[in-house]
Amino acid sequence: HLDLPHPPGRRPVIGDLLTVRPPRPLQNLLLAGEGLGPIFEIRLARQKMVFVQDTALARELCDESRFEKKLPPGLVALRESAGDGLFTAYSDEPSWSLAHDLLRPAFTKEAMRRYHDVMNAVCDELITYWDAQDGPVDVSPALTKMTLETIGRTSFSTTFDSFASAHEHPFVTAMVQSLRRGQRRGALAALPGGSLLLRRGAKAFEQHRAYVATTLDGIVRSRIADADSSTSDLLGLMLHSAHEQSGERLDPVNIRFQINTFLVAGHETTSGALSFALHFMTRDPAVLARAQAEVDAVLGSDPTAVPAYEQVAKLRYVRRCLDEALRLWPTAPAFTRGPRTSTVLGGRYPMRSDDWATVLIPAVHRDPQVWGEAAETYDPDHFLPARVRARPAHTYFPFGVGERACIGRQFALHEAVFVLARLLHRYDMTPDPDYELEVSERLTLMPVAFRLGLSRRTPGG
Ligand code: MNH
Repeated sequence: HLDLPHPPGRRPVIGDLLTVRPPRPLQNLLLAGEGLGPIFEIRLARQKMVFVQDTALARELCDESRFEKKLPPGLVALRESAGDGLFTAYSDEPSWSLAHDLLRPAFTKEAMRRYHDVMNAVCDELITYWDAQDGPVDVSPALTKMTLETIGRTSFSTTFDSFASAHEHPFVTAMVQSLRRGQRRGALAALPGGSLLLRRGAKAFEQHRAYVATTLDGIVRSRIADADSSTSDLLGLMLHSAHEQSGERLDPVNIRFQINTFLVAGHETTSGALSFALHFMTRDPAVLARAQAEVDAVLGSDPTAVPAYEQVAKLRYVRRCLDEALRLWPTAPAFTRGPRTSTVLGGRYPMRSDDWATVLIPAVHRDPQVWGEAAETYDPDHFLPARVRARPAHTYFPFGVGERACIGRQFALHEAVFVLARLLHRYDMTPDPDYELEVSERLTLMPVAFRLGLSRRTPGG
């Protein structure tokens, strides 16, 4: 057993809690890890956590013959609300492979083609919402409305009427608070006096939990009541499909966990990615001009033109702008792996089968060994095809790796590139020159108070 480096300032009993304090644990962790080398640990009371932050060790953890997804305490805690839904299922849980196989057809190319018009209609609502606003718009909350509507309508034929109110939909608040409660419970359980702190807020949690349960039941009930509803969208597959070989189906409890999982995983990450992309693009006039020139070349000068399904794949530069935003700020910033059987990581660090290490994606994405001098600079040309080919595998993984990688990757990319194109075609965008990027950590990473001035643009002009 090797002692791993840890940040300075470790205290008795609480360990490194002050180092990774809320509300920005991930960003504090990234700062604390600087200079600690490829692998380090922190301790929260008796809980030890190991983090990997360089490319070589991360690449090893991506080797699926030796390692598999493990759930760190923060993800185990989410199981209170997300159960054995795809994201929080244990790797050896039979419900994972069943759901993975049954739900895959909802994420094929053909499926994206079916969602395209819905994505367009939701984007229309975003544009109407923004057109009606005076002065700069607060970008992230509006994009979050849009992505919630998109996942709700494409996958569950459910609308949250998100644009009817300026506020976050109460379902989102309730869902996020329920999930966070689980995480808080996990964190506080390890601390002296923790259970006392937890008793506070128990009543509010119960209300949130009940609200979420009622909403999920409503989604399932209205689908079952609708005789000619879709059997091929995500909810249709959950309710009606059986496994080709085994004939097995998802059970009703698992279906509720899956709906919860997809509603969460399917929206905040994408709106964060779009927000970071718009932040970086609008700060660099040359990047913005190139992206708008590409959109104009594909869509022409008709201001009402919108990208057709096939045209989205042609927006190569816009896609690189998005890829680069997800390099600097991967909105789901970590994944955890542990060995299938005892092994030695990096030829130096022994790991037993119940050990695990969390890959800090933003740190690996900025590894100067791979990205050089410009590692911290936003430059979409990092994703020029020749440069991508020249880079080793597993140096860029905003959607995770292997069989537990993001099932919604194509969904997110299609939606994000499509929406970016429509917004770039329609608006001249003016950032606040004094804005300094501030990143919040809720379930995912998101810019805070990022505002843009928007005015109608003459495409191709
Ligand atoms: Mn998504 C898993 C990032 C959009 C549904 N997602 C993951 C993982 C990452 C990730 C990283 C792997 C985590 C791990 O190994 O523990 N996801 C993203 C990002 C975006 C995103 C950065 C947008 C940008 N995800 C989406 C969308 C959906 C979705 C959209 C659904 C429509 N993601 C999932 C699900 C999983 C997942 C479900 C769990 C998959 C599994 O374990 O089988």
